[in-house]
Amino acid sequence: MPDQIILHHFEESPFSEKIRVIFGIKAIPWRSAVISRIMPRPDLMPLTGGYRRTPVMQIGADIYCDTQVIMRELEARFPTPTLFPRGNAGLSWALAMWTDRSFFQNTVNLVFGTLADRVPKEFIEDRERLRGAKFDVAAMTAAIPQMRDQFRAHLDWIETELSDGRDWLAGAPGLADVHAYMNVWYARSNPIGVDQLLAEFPRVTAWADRLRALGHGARSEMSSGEALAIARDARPRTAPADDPHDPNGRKPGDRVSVTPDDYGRVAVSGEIVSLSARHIAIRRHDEVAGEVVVHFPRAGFVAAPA
Ligand SMILES: N[C@@H](CCC(=O)N[C@@H](CS)C(=O)NCC(=O)O)C(=O)O
Repeated sequence: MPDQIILHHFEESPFSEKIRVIFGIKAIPWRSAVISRIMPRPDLMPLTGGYRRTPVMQIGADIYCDTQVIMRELEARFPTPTLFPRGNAGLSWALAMWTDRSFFQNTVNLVFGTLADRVPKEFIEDRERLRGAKFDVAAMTAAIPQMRDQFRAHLDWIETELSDGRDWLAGAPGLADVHAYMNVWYARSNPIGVDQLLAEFPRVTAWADRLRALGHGARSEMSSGEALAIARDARPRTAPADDPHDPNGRKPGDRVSVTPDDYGRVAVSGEIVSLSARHIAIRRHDEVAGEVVVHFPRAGFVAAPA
């Protein structure tokens, strides 16, 4: 069944939780391919061409890297209920630059600084390779007082938004909620005593409980080997599309490499199939997976001639 929505993810992954919550909001049936929390991921790399962040969504031989393009594809395929119940779509997308960067780094530091010597050595080594820098748990532990201050400041913004008694940030559960929820979920799902910080914010706590109650849609498991076989037996379905406004004159057929601009900076190379201000989709051929089209967002990614 080439149209199955397959999510390559792991349970503890906060970015994956965003997508799982969207499955819940939209009541989407999906296949869960659980991957290891650390590399190697031998069944996934043939699909992504080396992109190693989590989650990745697969629909047949189309591979979606990064939650931005995953969310767009889900909204396009399952428009009801919308992720933008009161409009404000541009602002909702832009919120990710708050939640996925400064708020996320703050929460990562708080989580790992508090877990400290409970963080496995293999995980630290893996995340050092991911970042190309030391994953310095001792420094994170030393920074906990500042991280608590920062985390509190972020929570205060959410509490402020909810202060008129609304249940959701934008009328009904939507993308703004999903973004803002990620780090609250992440902090709460680790034994780091975050309830003390949340005690000051009863509206955030009740709102996070409401989001949790939405569930994760209809999930059924699949191995990543099965997912790889589905890609191998499918053909990519992405239609070619030009972008007359591309500021660098890029066009379908050009060879490019696409690389995250923050961490996990592995370049994935291929031939452009379709592009816009929102996405770039490139065709690659893999010995195991066959022909795949890999989709990336533009914000936060560097596209360069390959
Ligand atoms: N911008 C990416 C960020 C994804 C991300 O950083 N995910 C974390 C896990 S929640 C990650 O990739 N960790 C390293 C790994 O899984 O290899 C997105 O929106 O999908």
